[in-house]
Amino acid sequence: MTQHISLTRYLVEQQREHGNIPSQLRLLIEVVARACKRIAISVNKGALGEVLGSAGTENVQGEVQKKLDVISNEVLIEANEWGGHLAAMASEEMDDIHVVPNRYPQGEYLLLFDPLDGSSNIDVNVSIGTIFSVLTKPEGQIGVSDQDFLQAGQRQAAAGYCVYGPQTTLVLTVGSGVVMFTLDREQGTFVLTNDNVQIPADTKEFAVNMSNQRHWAAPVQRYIGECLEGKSGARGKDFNMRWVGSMVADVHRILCRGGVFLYPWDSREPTKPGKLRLMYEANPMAFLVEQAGGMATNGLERIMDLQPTQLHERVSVVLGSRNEVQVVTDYHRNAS
Ligand code: P6P
Repeated sequence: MTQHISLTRYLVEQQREHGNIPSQLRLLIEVVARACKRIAISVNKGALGEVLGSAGTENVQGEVQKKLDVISNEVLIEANEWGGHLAAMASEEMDDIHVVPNRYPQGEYLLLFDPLDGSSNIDVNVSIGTIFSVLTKPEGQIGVSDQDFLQAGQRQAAAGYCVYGPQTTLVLTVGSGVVMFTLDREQGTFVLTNDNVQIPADTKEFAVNMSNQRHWAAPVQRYIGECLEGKSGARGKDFNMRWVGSMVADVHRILCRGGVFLYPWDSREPTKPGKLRLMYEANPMAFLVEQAGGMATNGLERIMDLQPTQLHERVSVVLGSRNEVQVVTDYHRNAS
């Protein structure tokens, strides 16, 4: 059991030993962690806090916003705009970027987030989470614009999520592996509970929404079909399936015990490359998965190599145990 090390102590010691967490980045991570604690309090209240149900508005994706989507977004904006560590923020719940107001100093970082991923699970008490990605504002820039956010995932300075489940767990990478902190509610602090997250290279567990099967492209049909054939089929082993419907929960399980997660392109909306968003879902999760020894592609290419063209663009996602992701990617390459 890792000795009780707080998030702050971990960040200070990482900076002392590796010099990879400058003070502005440490402040950013601590502020986001505090915001996640506030979100967890609202999430945990549920019906008692009158925070369930629809907000009666739509987001840029055209999706009905839940009250907790809006609350979580406001918590993250308010927590981060005064500290002097950020130039601007972008969110799944906002059409445009939020530039730090002139009354506050601007910093060098750009923060992107899905404030509450898995919204469809909020009202039925299933795990949901906050996903965040940190980029550095291009140097020599006066002001900040959408274009400054359009950086490939490999340029992330940090990424993480907080899953609001049986435990409230913060999972983080700054490019030197993946660590997990569990919220000690009595002290109100995140305590280090896994200091070296590693995804097993092989797995017998896949995560996909099977109801979309008839809409998938041939390589995904082949891959999942072979998983379902089990021991007597081409793969020679039986597979298990899990699908929570919250990316944070499915990815957390994969970081903890391995697995492969797929949200591929499908013919329901053929002009869209996928459902999940590149900048604040796929990229941060890809960074975490790769840092934990896994792999993340869009079926053909490494997700963190993709050059974004729009803030809210979508992408196909295949991520998790690297040997299994490689099988899916090989099937796509063979098909193309
Ligand atoms: P479906 C949640 O809305 C989300 O963006 C991800 O968290 C999750 O993996 C996916 O959509 C679930 O999509 O089509 O299965 O409801």
